[in-house]
Amino acid sequence: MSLLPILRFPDPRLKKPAAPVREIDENILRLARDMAETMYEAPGIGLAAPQVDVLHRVVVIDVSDTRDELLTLINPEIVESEGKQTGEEGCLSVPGIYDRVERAERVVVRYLDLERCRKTIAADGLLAVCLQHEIEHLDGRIFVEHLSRLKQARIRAKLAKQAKITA
Ligand code: K2U
Ligand code: ZN
Repeated sequence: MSLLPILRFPDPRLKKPAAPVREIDENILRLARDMAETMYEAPGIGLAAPQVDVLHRVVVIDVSDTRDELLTLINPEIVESEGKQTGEEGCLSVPGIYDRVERAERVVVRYLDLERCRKTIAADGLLAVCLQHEIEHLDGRIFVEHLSRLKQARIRAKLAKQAKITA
């Protein structure tokens, strides 16, 4: 298994939409394993393939406190959503930035698991937030796009300054 480099906002590659997985072959299985290892090491509770510069619709999530309930979703799609919730979010591609985002309270997501079985999950709370956050990544969107233009400009400036310091 390998740790994968995570792209950082405002890298333009994060804005590219990912393509559906046509065949769950060894490459996809390896990608999912490496994404999970990368997520746990970050640490994060979710990771989408575009964040590691791979334009396939693959997401890994683990919102458990014990960090041993890995969900791997191939071609996930939200088929139902209801209610509203607002909570603070962060993103492994936007390090050090946290802000409040409004999401659906409950979602129903259809996806394929690694055994190529069609699955449906109904989620609320943090899992619902994470599913929406990760599926947005698959569509080339990042949570900062929910914020004002002014906040996005300030985030770009802050991350550009950080990049200069660490260069
Ligand atoms: O996509 C990502 O960058 C992973 C996010 C997922 C996430 C963001 C906001 C709310 C829920 C999930 C990272 O896991 S952000 C880091 C983090 C770590 C622990 C708890 C919450 C957020
Ligand atoms: Zn993210």
